[in-house]
Amino acid sequence: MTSSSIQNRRQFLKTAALSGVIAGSYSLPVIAGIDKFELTDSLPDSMKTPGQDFTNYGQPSLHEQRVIRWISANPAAPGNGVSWTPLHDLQGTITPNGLHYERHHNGVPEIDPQTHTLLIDGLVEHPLSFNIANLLRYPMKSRTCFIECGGNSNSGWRSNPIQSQAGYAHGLVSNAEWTGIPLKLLLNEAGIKPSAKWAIAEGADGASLNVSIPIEKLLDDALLALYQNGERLRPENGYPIRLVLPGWEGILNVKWLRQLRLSEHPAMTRDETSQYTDLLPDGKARQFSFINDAKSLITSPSLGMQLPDNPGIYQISGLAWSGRGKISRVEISADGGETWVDAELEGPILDKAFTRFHLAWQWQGQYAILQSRATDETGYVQPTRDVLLANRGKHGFFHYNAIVSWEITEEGDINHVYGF
Ligand SMILES: Nc1nc2c(c(=O)[nH]1)N[C@H]1C(S)=C(S)[C@@H](COP(=O)(O)O)O[C@H]1N2
Ligand SMILES: [Mo]
Repeated sequence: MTSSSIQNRRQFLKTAALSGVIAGSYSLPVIAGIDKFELTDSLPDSMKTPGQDFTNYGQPSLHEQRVIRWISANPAAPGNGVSWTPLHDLQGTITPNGLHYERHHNGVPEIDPQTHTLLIDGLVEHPLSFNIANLLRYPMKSRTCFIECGGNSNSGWRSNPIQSQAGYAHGLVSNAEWTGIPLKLLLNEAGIKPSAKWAIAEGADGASLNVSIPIEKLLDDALLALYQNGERLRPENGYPIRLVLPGWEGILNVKWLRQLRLSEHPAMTRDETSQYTDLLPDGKARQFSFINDAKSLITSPSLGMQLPDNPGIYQISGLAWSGRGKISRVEISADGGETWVDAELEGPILDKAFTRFHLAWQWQGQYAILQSRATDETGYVQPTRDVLLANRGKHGFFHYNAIVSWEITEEGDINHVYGF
């Protein structure tokens, strides 16, 4: 992005008629695309024959087959990569299980729940081994929260804005209702020795992924999840058991969990030193960036969509989330950040979970730059890209949470641009 093109855009926004005009939240479209309809008494074909038979496990409509996770994996090692949640095609706040994003370091293991075990050992009074049948007898709790990969949105570090759909650039985050056993029940049963400060968690996959987690988080709100949106976990999301650490970055939510070894110090494993660390401007690397900072994203309208050529009222809608607690505010700008208006937050607003926001917008065919900015209950405000780069340098790779800007052209096309 050259400074002169930014200058041109600024000029354009200033002179564009009605830029930034935002109507009240409850405004309705004057004409929602239906110009005229014919009154008819003929029945639709679907009413003339019996419908399809029952199915044992339901699938999305045949007309929705394009709503998919988009896979980007290493061709030389196809089990190492990601698949992205199509956030731009979804509404509400719960991610359907078949569309929960995936991040595997070495593929999805096939695990038999009859033989899988979880070992809790190390600095405990009584090392314990559980099988799944034992675990299913414990009291369970449900909670809704997001899980976000530390690498989500990392294309934002590139010098040019990538032209990918919202979910295919920011969809390494999903939100589900997880049901399982509060981990503190099992840790207390094992008896934590006073010297234990960390637990090294290991998954039963071919990546033998292991990470170090502070004991306080495990005793706070960590869940040993067995269910995901009401059904048993999907294989790709950790079947038969995974750790869920609400608000803490994806890598710590160890899937296919087989061991928790309590220790005095972190293990400094490959997965927490070579990756998921942040190189700062002073040349030092920040490690253990556990918490996902507040973030928001307009999912509609967004890149890949087109505003129809009849001007009028359009609904802006998107998602906000924070690893520190509840979302307290989301503001929208239609003029690239010059002026802001509060969006309506759809309740109930849950702790460390997706919050859907809405705002009606009057688009009269003018050039605009749409942005959303989240604030969480701790007062943390989502930064602009300039501020993020000033604090974190230009060579980051993980933990990118800057404001996202969608450019709306006078033709109603939508592009990704970097904000001012
Ligand atoms: N055992 C194991 N756990 C794992 C991973 C893995 O490859 N193996 N990937 C981690 C990373 S980096 C992320 S972002 C999340 C992804 O969880 P999901 O695939 O259910 O979305 O799982 C974490 N847990
Ligand atoms: Mo991740």
